[in-house]
Amino acid sequence: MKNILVIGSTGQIGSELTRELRNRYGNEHVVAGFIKGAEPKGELLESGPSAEADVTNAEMISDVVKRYDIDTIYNLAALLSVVAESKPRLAWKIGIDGLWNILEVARENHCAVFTPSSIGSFGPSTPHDHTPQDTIQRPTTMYGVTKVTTELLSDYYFHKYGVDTRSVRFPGVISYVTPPGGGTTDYAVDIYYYATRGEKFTCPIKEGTRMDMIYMPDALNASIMLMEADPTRLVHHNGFNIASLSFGPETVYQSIRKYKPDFEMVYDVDPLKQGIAESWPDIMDDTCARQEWDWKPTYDLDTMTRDMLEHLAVKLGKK
Ligand code: AKB
Repeated sequence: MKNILVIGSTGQIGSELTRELRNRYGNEHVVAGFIKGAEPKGELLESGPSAEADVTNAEMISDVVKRYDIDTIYNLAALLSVVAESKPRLAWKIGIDGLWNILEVARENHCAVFTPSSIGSFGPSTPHDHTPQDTIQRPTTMYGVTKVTTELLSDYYFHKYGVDTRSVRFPGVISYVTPPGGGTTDYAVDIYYYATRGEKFTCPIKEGTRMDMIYMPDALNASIMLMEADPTRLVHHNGFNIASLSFGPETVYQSIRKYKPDFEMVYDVDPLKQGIAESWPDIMDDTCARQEWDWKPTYDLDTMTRDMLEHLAVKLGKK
């Protein structure tokens, strides 16, 4: 990875991934790609190059790749699961037509490509407990349909054209920097904002509904470790299960109460989010990621909770 383009650099994962890549590879080697209306600001803008890079415009992506001599693309352009249900055509246009544009540019310019999949690529008929790496993938959401297609199209470009495509299946990503927008796992971020502000939290997901989650530093590390992995060790290329945390709302609530004993939570279940959550795994089996590229998370629930609450206290002026 000499010159890297991050597409979606102002989003939840993109904003922190761009900063981490700049720390590791040098500011001038990481281009923050953005779309109109979501331009980088502050440190993201000032610390390195940025360029408009809309995945729906193949020519624009090609120009940026040539201009900055890009050899690696992190493609983080996507709608999250709940939004994708209300805008299915747009979800397809960004997630799949956009991916096709990127893969073609990558083929022509010899770039490696990381395009994340998700726990959303699974569905109700998938085994939910220790979901295997290679198993049934029949999702019932448009988000899931785009994620399975992402894995298949990326694998196709690898086998057919030799494009070095790699990806993980992200759990719900938790961070205190840029909030997610429109996902099923968003409650696990929101709950920390409410706890920090000293407000009661109304949870849209039913007690006992477990989903895979991951803290941002581990998610970033996974994305970079996989792209740096020795290709001769990789049996799989796209859609690696990465497990880290797995919990339901009552468990994260109890973890927060260890630090904020007065924090209160009630339930008001959102049927759309609940239906999606129930169709996803309780916990994935990530043996292949551990064997093929040494994946290992570092945070457990309580160490994440402490870190989240400390940083949010500063961010929200509660310290
Ligand atoms: C969502 O909830 O849509 C995402 C995901 C798990 O892919 N956070």
